[in-house]
Amino acid sequence: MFKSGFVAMIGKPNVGKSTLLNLLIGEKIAIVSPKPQATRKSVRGILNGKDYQIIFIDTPGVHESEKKLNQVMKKYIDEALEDFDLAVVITDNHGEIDEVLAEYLSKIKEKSKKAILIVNKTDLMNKEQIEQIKSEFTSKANFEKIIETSLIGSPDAKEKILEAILELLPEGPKYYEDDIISTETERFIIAEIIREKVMNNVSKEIPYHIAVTVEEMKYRQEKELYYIKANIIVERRAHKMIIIGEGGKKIKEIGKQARQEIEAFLRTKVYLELWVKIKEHWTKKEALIKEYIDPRF
Ligand SMILES: Nc1nc2c(ncn2[C@@H]2O[C@H](COP(=O)(O)OP(=O)(O)OP(=O)(O)O)[C@@H](O)[C@H]2O)c(=O)[nH]1
Ligand SMILES: [Mg+2]
Repeated sequence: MFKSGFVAMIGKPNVGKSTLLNLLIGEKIAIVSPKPQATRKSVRGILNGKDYQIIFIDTPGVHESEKKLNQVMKKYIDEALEDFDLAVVITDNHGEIDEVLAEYLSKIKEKSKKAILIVNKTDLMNKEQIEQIKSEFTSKANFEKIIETSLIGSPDAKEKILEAILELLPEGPKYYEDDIISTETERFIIAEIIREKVMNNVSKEIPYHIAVTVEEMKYRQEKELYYIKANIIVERRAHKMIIIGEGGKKIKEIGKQARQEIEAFLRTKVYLELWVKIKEHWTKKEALIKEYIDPRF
């Protein structure tokens, strides 16, 4: 019997959804950050086995907020929960269920879909906390399976989670060719790598006000490298100055980290040119959100 299906990964910001996606796929396709709200749009990863194909949908973690960007991020979760076969709900040591998550848990229930609960970051918790979180979740939803683990600390995390998913996955067809691990474009993943490096190199607030666009991407045969030109979009001059840093030090470091990771991703040498552009209040303007995040929304 061939099993397949779409697995929606749901959870509050920063719980480890993208960490789990990368772990399951075995390649980094989604960005990961110690700062919450790293993921802005859904990222799909495809895992092929001898008798299965799983399409994972990593979704953004959202807070309750009226901000426009947050509303767009919510649309991705709605979309993921529109049509799916199995839900993987993830929590970390901050286990309270807020209004937004409660809404998604009831949606899973409404659709009568099966769900797995992953209590992640057990390395940061004692037994009592783990039990407390489990009872919080089981009081609000039905879970076929509950897995306590540390995605970055337990060597058997991947195997345990995959086994649970496969057991609950329905019989189904192969949706994608075997050699595809993600439906995201190279340009998107490259822009995300750059955004991750900015996010992890600047302080608190700025990451939520930036976007990255890849303007040019050309293979230069004579130099045997990819020339990539990207813009880091910020809302204010002050943010631009911080990202550039004293004497350009910060942007140089961001560029170096991003280039190394893009080289590993493309498996070729890369020349990366970064520009910081100011677009005032872009996170509040629908047309600009469409341009930088997704034209569909
Ligand atoms: N201590 C600890 N940290 C972890 C564990 N798993 C993931 N993390 C860290 O938690 C942070 C958030 O991980 P992400 O995978 O980006 O979380 P996310 O749920 O995708 O977050 P959003 O995209 O913001 O919704 C990162 O710094 C991870 O390295 C774990 O088992 N233990
Ligand atoms: Mg994420």
